[in-house]
Formats: sequence, structure tokens, C-alpha cells
Amino acid sequence: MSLATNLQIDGDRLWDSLMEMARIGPGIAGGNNRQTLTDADGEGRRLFQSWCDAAGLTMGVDTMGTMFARREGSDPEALPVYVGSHLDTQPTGGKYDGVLGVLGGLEVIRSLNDLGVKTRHPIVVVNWTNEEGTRFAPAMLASGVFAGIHDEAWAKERRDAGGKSFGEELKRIGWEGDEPVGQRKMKAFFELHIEQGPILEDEGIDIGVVTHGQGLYWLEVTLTGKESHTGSTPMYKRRDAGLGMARVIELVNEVAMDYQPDAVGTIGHMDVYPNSRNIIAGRTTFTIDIRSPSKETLDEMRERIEDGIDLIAEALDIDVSIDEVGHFDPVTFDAGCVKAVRDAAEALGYSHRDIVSGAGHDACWINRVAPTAMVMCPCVDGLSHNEAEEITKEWAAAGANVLMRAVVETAGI
Ligand code: HGY
Ligand code: MN
Ligand code: MN
Ligand code: MN
Repeated sequence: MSLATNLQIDGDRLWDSLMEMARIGPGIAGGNNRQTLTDADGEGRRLFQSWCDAAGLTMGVDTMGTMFARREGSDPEALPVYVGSHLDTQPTGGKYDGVLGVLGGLEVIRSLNDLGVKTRHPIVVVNWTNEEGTRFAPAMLASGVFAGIHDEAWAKERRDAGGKSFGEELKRIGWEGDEPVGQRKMKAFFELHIEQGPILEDEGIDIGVVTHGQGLYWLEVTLTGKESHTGSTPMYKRRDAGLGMARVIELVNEVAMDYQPDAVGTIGHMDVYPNSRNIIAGRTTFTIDIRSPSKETLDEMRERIEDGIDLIAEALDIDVSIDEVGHFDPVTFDAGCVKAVRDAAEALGYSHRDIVSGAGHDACWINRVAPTAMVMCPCVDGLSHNEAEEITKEWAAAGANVLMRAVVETAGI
């Protein structure tokens, strides 16, 4: 008999919490702009803290600002089971990306409290700082420091478009904890997340059992030409960094299309200097985001793109610099934890399928230091990183129920 028979979360309470958190850092079109280490992030953290206090959890905060809310188990010496995700959002983000994983984890705790169920291993709910990487690149920054991928001092020196550093902003919002990063040992880590793609909804499936995560490169490119007058500079005399960027955008798309269906390539972040209507762009800075579930494809795409950029720069007589600002190889999640998720979905009677995560998640880094798996629920039209991101209350509840069962089966009663 399963330990976790008939444990159900309170779907209304989870939904109410999601809606209450969504009121903090509202966007301009119904979603959220609660970017990391902004005042809105600080407000969202305080709300989460108040809910954890009310649930009787003990909060720890590490020096990267990551929040760890602990529920004791019957065996305090046993390695805790961790659940969580991130509360920071994109500038035009949705209400559920990341937030569902943090508040879904909290709902598991609240339901276990209601049911008077004490697990053997403690359970810890996590809010990882700066998962999105949009204000301070790269993405999954704090979980990357926790997993020993990034040096903490380097991470704290990352700067936003206004030149503010991660470290300064973390102090400013008052969330720099005193717990050294990465000391915590985990029995397992589970992350509930919306799919952010169309597969589950298109196939009418409730639960995605995430077996793998695709790999990623973020390459920051700077093309340097020469500002000059758009009217009086003949075409043959130009060193046009704007034209260079346009050709690189086309190149990235062409290369990604050569590896369908297992590749994506995008340039979503672009700066043009001096960005004046009647000056030929002297400098363009932009980020190439390429991803694939195949390491071989990912590395081949990178090589083809870098070679192509050199040819474009030569043809336009512009200089080029390329910095790798983010990278992880494709991820294979822990078979035991993946099985716990699959068995939970099966036992609860939810339709489910194995799936590869298109997006990056904190779980991708934590998988390096602890047995890790993810639970996914559908999202409407597969849309995310858009203020119109939407899920249903039923999908949220299904995901949290599967999360609870996988966590309780792993934590034992
Ligand atoms: O970029 C990503 O995949 C994640 O949303 N940060
Ligand atoms: Mn996310
Ligand atoms: Mn995201
Ligand atoms: Mn690599």
C-alpha cells in the first residue's frame, strides 16, 4: 500500500495563493514584471516568508538570497527532500512560470499540515534567486552557484543594463542571507513547472514526466563598425553594425532550421548604439540563445554560427567579439526520481507522458548535486514568457498532487 494513498492538496488554496502573488509586480497586460532583486521581488519574498511562517516552517536564506523553508520530519537527521522553483519573473512574464513550483511546494506542506501527516525526512521549499537571468545573466544564477557551476563573487559582479550589480541589489532589497551557499545536502529535489510549450495541451495530457532537459548556449556578441551619417555616407564606405546584426539573426535562424525538430535558435536581446535614426549603427550587442537536446547538435550549431559571424564581419569590415555568458549541456534527470513522478501520476490516475524540457530550470543545475526530477503541467497554447501565460486550476492541482505524492513517497512516512 502506498504511503501516500489519497493525499490530495487544496486546489482552491493553491489557486488563491497564485493569484495573490500575481498581484505583486503586475505587468502592463495582465501578467507579471517581478524581475529579480527589484522592490517587487522583495515584496514577493516577504509574502512568501509570511506564508512559510504561518505554515510553521523555519526559513534559511543563503548569501545568494535563495530562500529555504524547512518542515521538520520525524527523523531530523535524515536528508531533507527539497521542492521548489523561482518567484522572479521575466519583464513581460506570466503568473505561473516558477511561481507554481514554489507555491505548489508550499501547498504540499500546507496539505500535510492539514492532514497531520509527518514525513520521515524533512521537507524544504526553495525559492531560487534569479532563475530568469533576464536582468542579470545568466539564467539559473543562484542554483548555478549552489551547484558549484558559478563562482559566487563572479555571480555577484553580474551587472544589469543600468550597471547595477547583483550583489549591490541583493543587499539593497535586504535579502542577502548569512548561510554559505551550497552547504545543504539533499535526498532529492523535485520541481513543479508549467511546460512552457504546446505538447501536453495538444495531446490532452495532464502531467509531463520530465526525463531530460535540452542544453543551451547564451553567446553575447558585440559587432563594432563605425557611426556615420545615413545620408551622406555612400553604401560602399559603410561599416554598418546594424546590418551585421541583421545578417547574424538570419544566420542563427537558418542554422537552427537545419536541425529540426531538435533545435531552436533565437536572438531576443538586442542593443544598438547609438540608436539614432540618422546614424549608421556603430555598435550592436545581442545575445544568441541556441538549444538542443543533443550535445552534438548544440556544439555543431555553435561552431557553424561562430564561423558564419566571422564571414559576415569580414564582408562588412566590422569587428566582432563573442562571450559565452551561459551554457549547460543537455540534462538527464535521476531515473529514481523520474520513476517517483511517473508512478505518482499513474497512481493518481492522471494521463502522463515522458517529456524533454525545452526551457532551462533550476532543476537542471541541482541535478548535478542531488537526485532530481521535474513535474510539468500544461499551459494554454503552450505560451510562456508572455503576460498572457495561462493555466487552469485543475492543471495546477494535478501538478501539485503529483508533486506531493512523489515527495511523500521519497520522504517516507
Ligand atoms: O531561459 C530559460 O529557459 C528559463 O526560462 N530561464
Ligand atoms: Mn521558470
Ligand atoms: Mn522563465
Ligand atoms: Mn559543454
